[in-house]
Amino acid sequence: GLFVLRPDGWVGSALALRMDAIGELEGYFGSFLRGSLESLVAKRTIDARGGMVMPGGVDAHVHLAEPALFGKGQSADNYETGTRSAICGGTTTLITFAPQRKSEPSLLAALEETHKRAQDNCYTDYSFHLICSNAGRQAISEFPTLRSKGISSLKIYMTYEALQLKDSEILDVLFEARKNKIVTMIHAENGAIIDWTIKKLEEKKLFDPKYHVTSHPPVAEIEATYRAISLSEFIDVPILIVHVSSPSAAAHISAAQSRGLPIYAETCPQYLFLTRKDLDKPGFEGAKCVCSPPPREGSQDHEGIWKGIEDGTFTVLSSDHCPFIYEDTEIGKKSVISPEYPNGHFKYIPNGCPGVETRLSLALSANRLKLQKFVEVTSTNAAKLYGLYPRKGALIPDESDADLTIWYPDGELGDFDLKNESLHHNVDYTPYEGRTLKQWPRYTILRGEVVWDRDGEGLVGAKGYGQFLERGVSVLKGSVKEEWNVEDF
Ligand code: DUC
Ligand code: ZN
Ligand code: ZN
Ligand code: ZN
Repeated sequence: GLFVLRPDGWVGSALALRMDAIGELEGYFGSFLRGSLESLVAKRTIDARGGMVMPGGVDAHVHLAEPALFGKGQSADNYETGTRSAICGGTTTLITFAPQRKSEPSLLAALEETHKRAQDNCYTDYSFHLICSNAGRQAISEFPTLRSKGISSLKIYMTYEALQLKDSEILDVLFEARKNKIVTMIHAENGAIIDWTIKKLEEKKLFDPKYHVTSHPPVAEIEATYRAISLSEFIDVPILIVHVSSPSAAAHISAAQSRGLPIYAETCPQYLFLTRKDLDKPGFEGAKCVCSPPPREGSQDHEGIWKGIEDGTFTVLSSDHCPFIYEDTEIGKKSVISPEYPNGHFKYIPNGCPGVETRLSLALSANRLKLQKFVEVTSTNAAKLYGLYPRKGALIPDESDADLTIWYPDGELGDFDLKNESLHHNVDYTPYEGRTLKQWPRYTILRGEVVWDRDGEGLVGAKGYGQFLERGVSVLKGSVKEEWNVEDF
C-alpha cells in the first residue's frame, strides 16, 4: 500500500527515504517532502506531525516453539503468538532459532522442521539462525547449502550438556563458517564452572531459584568470552557474543575490537533492567527471571552495559525472548516443583524470559540513548550483521521495505505502568510488571500495511502476512574475510 506523509511527520512506503538515523529525519522531511505531498494519491493518510518515525524493529534473538533444551519446560510461544507479540511492540522482523538436536547429524533437517512451524503462521517477517549442537561432518558439510537457502548465521553453545561444543568442535565450525561467510553467534559461559558450582550448591541443599545466579558467576561468562574471542582470532573470523550480561566480559570484547578484530556483541533488556534481587523473592517467584547468563548485581552493572551500547561495544540490543508459562505445572516454570523441592530446584528451571514485545519500549522509555543509537542497536545493525540490509533496518528509496514504527514524541503519551494483561505473548507474566514506561509504538507498519494501531483497534496485522527472508552476508565492516593463503592451515 501507499501511504502519505505530512511534512514534519511521516513516511510512506513508496517514497524515497533515507534514514539510518532518526536524527536526519526532520531535515529530510523538510527538504524532500514539503511541496511534493499534494501530488500523491494515497489509500490512507496518517498524520504523524511531530512524531518519531523509525525503521521497524529487527529482533535477532528470539526463541519460538523450541523443544526444551535449557532445563525442563516447553516454549510458551509458537510462531503465531511470538510474532504477534513482536508487532504489537514495534518489531517487524524476527530472526528466531532453528535448533539441531545432538542426536540429529543434519542442520538441514532442523531447518526444514523449523520452516514448517513458521510457515503461514507469522505476523512479522522472519528468518532463522541455525543452532549447531552436533558439529559432525554432515553438519559442517551442509554450510554451503544453508547459504543457498538464505541462512547466513549459526549459534553455538559453550555450555549446556544438550548443546555444548568442545573447543575443537568450535574451531571446526568457525573454520567452515569463515569459508562460507557465515556469522557465528556464541553463547559464552564456561560449562564446567557452572556444573561444578551446581554440584556444590546441591551438596549444601541450596535449591531456591536465586541460586541460579550463584551457579552462573560472572567469571564463567568472562572466561568463555575471552576464549571465544581467542578462537575467533585464531581462525580470523567474525563472531557475535550473544546476551552479554557482565561489564567485565564486555571489556574483553571492547579490547578485542580495539585491536581491530571482528568481534560483535549483543546485550538484552534483562541486563539493563533486572538484577539478582529479582530472583531472590519468596517461594518460587524468582523463577520468573531465571535466564542465562543471569541478571547481575545492580546499577553498576547496568551502567556498564549502557555505556557499552553508547560506545559501540554492543552491536545489537536483542530481546532473547525465551518464553515459559509460570503457573503451568506440566510444562511451564512450575513444572520443576515437587515434594522434594517445594520451591523448585534452580537447575531444572527453564532458562529464559519473555521480552519480544517490551524490548523497544523499555529501551526508549529509559531515555538514555540518542535516538540514532537506539535505531542502530534495535534495528539497523542487526539487519547489517545478519544480511538483511538495506531491505530491513533502513528506509532507503527502492531498496527498503516500508517497515516503520511510529512513536509519539517524548512525554506526549504520559507515564503508564506496564501490565502483562496488555501484552500479546502467550505468557502469564512479564518480568517488568508494574514498571513505569513513557513510550509505546503508536503504529507498526510492515511492508506498507499497518499491523499495529495502538489508539485504534490495536492488533490489525494478519497471521500469515509475515514472509521468510532469505539473507545474504554481513555488510558490517571487516566481517567478511578474504580467502586465506591455504598454507596458513
Ligand atoms: N540462552 C539463550 O540464548 N536463550 C535462553 C537460554 C540460554 O541459555
Ligand atoms: Zn544463549
Ligand atoms: Zn543461556
Ligand atoms: Zn537465547
